[in-house]
Amino acid sequence: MKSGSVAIIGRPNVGKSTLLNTLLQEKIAIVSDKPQTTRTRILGVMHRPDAQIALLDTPGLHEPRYRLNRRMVKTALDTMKDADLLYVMVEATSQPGPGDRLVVEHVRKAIELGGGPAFLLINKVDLVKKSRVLPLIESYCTMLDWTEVVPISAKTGLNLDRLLELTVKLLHEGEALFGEDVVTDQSMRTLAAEIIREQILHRTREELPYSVAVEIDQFIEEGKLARIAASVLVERESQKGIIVGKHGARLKEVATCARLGMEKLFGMKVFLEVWVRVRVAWRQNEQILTKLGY
Ligand SMILES: Nc1nc2c(ncn2[C@@H]2O[C@H](COP(=O)(O)OP(=O)(O)OP(=O)(O)O)[C@@H](O)[C@H]2O)c(=O)[nH]1
Ligand SMILES: [Mg+2]
Repeated sequence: MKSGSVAIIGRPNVGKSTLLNTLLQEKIAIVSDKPQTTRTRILGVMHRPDAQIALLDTPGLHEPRYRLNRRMVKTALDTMKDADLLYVMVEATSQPGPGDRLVVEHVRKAIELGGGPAFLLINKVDLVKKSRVLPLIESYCTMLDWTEVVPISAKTGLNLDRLLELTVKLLHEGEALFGEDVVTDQSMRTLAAEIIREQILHRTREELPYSVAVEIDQFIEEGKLARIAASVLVERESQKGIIVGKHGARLKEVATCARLGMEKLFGMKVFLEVWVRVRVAWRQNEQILTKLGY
């Protein structure tokens, strides 16, 4: 049996978490159209008859401005170092920009230091004409000697069979690293917090999505019922107002959708309470960042 780890890296918003979820056929990582959605490393284990693949979703690589972002970038770079193979993801919808070049430079450094081989994944090909993909491939191939280049759609699943075939071929024979029933390393608490954050990301814009974190204050399982209390942290009073909404409407909607998501994922009834709290400059506060698991 083949086994190994694959780090999924790239700039924010290229579709890394979508790929993780599609490959696992399970919603493990939250997804949004806002950059910097993923803040931690997320493990998803694929169990195949011929191989066990540990997929590692990572925060998007970018130039960090806050302590939170520095931690995110460090997490992605550390994950790269340990992986047997890198999936370096870019988008078919745009020409290589400064963000993509930054990613390629990180990959180059990782390979120089003995890091694993790198596949270039050109994602979102469902959005462009076929004729636009070839020049992109040529452009990225002048930057680095990729082991494989695979155009994919993480959303529709296009070409993922081919990607997995190439991946299994490259992994080494070895012992299974995880038990058959292990799918992820995300605890129910973490999943619950992320489901709430995802609902907020879908309903906010500009600076707000970056200024939100969710902390689980209470998680009690009573048979087939989970009693969950969560705090949404924001940085300013005005942000609190936006999340709560007129007569509490937005917060209510967030809580209802999050509860339904949790009930589906956990297969149990959920009683959810959500509060919004102001924590000035939490993104710069090492203690809070550690407590949040970032
Ligand atoms: N059309 C299309 N959209 C996609 C595809 N893959 C991802 N998306 C969309 O792109 C956006 C970003 O997807 P994510 O999976 O959150 O991207 P990410 O790389 O994990 O982003 P960060 O966590 O912020 O680094 C979402 O709106 C997805 O629905 C794809 O193959 N096709
Ligand atoms: Mg992500």
